Amino acid sequence: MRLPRSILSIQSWVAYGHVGNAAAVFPLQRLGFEVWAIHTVLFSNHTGYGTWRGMPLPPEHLVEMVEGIAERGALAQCDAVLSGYMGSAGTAAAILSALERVRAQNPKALFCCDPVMGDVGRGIFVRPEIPPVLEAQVLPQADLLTPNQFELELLSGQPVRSLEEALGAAQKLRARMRPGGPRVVMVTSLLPKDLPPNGIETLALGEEGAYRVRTPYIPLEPPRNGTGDVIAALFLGHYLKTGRLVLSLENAVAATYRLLWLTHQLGTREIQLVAAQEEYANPSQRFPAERVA
Ligand code: PXL
Repeated sequence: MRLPRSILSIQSWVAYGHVGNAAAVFPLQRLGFEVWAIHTVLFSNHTGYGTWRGMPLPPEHLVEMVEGIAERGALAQCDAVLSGYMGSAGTAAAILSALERVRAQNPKALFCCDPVMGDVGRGIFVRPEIPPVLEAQVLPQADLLTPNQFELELLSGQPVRSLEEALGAAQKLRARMRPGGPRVVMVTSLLPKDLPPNGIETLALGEEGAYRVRTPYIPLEPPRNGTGDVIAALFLGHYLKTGRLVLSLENAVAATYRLLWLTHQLGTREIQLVAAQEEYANPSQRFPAERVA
């Protein structure tokens, strides 16, 4: 039996509910990965409730956690680094330094960046220093990038009103990702105005071409925090397992759809991350990808 692969995931932690590492770690473990979770904040709950308790951890803490893992001689076994919401420019710098240390030990390690900045309807919800740092420093290191429609517009600097515009903007981003890497982009939560509103699109592109998957739109109000963290983690996990863009897209989309379906059925404010566990490896419903370019 082959040793499990390992993913270094640097994200928020919440005690109650599921965002950040509290959303990404379990699905990845359920897919068979070892997850080395470094927490950027320790909060009682996600910020969608309006109030929370706890604290951000200083960037030096992140650096120290990586140092400790390096002292175990483990960084050469790290297959990927996963990042999400960044509280400050200091967090971004610490993530980039962790990535540099991992790549020095394993040049094949992939970096999956979820460029969390905001959402359609909500606007930007990160500190103003974050978008320029993501664009100038993080994007050029990324192998996998998972923006939503809003983040795609922000990073590409162009409006995304149609599937075609989404494709053009995502292709533009590909060109700015790490040279020599697979340069894979998955765009989530696409609601292009040129398509009927009863469905939601996910688009993925890489060397293999561009593909879209359409699933029914599940009317969850407010949109459930942590959903983007889960789909990014699943996409990375399936990509590491298979190396195949289309399969990774289909698996990540199907599992996330089932997770939201279950959440809607049970009517909870938090995503049903644990109850949906069977869906991560073997989704009970599938949606075929269609080639678009
Ligand atoms: O899902 C991104 C995220 C990350 N970290 C914290 C959050 C959220 C979303 O609500 O509150 C602390």
